[in-house]
Amino acid sequence: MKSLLLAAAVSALSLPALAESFAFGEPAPAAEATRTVEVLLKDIAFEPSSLQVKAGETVRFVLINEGQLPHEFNLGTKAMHVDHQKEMLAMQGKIFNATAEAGGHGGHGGHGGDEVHAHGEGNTVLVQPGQRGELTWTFRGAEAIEFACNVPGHYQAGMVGPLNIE
Ligand SMILES: [Cu+2]
Repeated sequence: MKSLLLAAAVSALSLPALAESFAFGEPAPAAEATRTVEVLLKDIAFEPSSLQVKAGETVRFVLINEGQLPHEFNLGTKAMHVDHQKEMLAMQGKIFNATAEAGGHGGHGGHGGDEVHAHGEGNTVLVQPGQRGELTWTFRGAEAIEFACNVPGHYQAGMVGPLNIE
């Protein structure tokens, strides 16, 4: 009996340790989503331009980059986006190298080319032109946040929208 309880406690602990959580929630497996929302990433805008969710809800965002530029879907407060823009500026070269690689020879397979955005904490996905990405999030609290693209210059050009948590 005692060992069963211990096993349960250990398995419960091992899952959330993978991802950081925020006041507005944490990443979740896609299978737990109760709703799927499609967001188009364009040069340079989001469609839709605002999002509405409920506290406690797990939403799977399907992100379709219809533009010619890499775009990001990043959930965070305004302050988090400002910080993230500094990081993105520092790694700008890496983004464009990744673009070149994605357009290069195929056929290697199994290399997982979508893991470019390695500094992410689960609240961001970088989507290359013509590609799709996904992000599933369980929303907490009732804090107004923003979904934004922090590729240098894009946030300033208006690639940001309000995300309200009811
Ligand atoms: Cu962008």
